[in-house]
Amino acid sequence: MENLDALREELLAAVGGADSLDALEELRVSALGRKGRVTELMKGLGGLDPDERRAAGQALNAVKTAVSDAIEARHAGLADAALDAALAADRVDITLPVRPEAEGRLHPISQTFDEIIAIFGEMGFSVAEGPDIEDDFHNFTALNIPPEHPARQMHDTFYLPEKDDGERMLLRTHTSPVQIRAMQSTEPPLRIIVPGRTYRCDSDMTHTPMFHQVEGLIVDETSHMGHLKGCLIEFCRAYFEVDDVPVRFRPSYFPFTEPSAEVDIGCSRAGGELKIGAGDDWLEILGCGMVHPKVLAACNVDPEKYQGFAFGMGIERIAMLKYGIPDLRTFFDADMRWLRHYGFVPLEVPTLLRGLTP
Ligand code: 2NM
Repeated sequence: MENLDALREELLAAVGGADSLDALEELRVSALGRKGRVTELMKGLGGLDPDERRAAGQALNAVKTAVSDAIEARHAGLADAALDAALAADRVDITLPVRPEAEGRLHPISQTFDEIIAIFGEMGFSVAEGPDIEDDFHNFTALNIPPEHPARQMHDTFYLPEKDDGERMLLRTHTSPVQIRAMQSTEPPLRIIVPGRTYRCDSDMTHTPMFHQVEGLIVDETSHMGHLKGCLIEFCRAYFEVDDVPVRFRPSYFPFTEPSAEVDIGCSRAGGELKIGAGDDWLEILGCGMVHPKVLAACNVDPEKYQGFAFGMGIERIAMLKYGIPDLRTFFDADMRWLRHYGFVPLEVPTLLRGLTP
């Protein structure tokens, strides 16, 4: 039998000297693998007489265990070192500025949604969403829009082909069906805003068949017209970033609110340039009102117990006013030069704390 002490010292030294996981594995195979040196010696035990075999077997097993333990320990050390090296090599300094070649821009519609959500979010509204394809009940009937109402006519509403049961689904003409669904599914108090796409069969200089809206809804036991006014005046000041922007409520009509109003903000058009704020002119920017008792009842909300207000605005319009975009149709051209000019840097997220816009 070979000198086992010498073999053990040689193998342990080799383990200590293995400087990579690959080298260590190679060493393990050459010592303990199927044809490794220790394994071959084990096979040789069969030719010894029983006493010799027991002693040599024990000694050989001790060598095997020592080498195997040493390999395991070395393996752990090398793996730790490899991980440390990989982490060090992959380290990223997250305080570095964004690389100058990052050129993507947020569309003004997305930016405007984000700004409006930030403002109403601060007031305690949460965001609700719903399907673009709606049924007649949620888009019209529940909103107190009777079958003869002009908004229901074929030329305003996109209808889908009739289903087997005769029902015709439609593309929502406003985001209000989402408020209907919220009232149906949630016990008041309710405080939501609903950003989303809306569709009307209308296309000219100032209308596109798909456009965007944000609507809002509060339902509780006490909210009244005064709260509605305070909420929307606050919104106008925050959105247009003009502290003293004049705001005016004009009586109006919607089937789903009573009373109803339209909201104008002050502006001047001196010298052909539109300026929001003081001036002797007015711009219409949103519609609003106290939710009609029939609308509450249609959603199984008790109008004797609950009341609330709602409002709605067109996003393209208020984006054009704030950002001086002269032509509605350009929103939908997907023109990269336009987006580079009117778009927003994605990392500059609108918040009320640091100002909505860069
Ligand atoms: C507007 C104007 C006034 C409105 C009403 C409702 C609902 F579902 F609560 F009845 N949602 N949105 C509303 C009210 C929308 O947009 C110009």
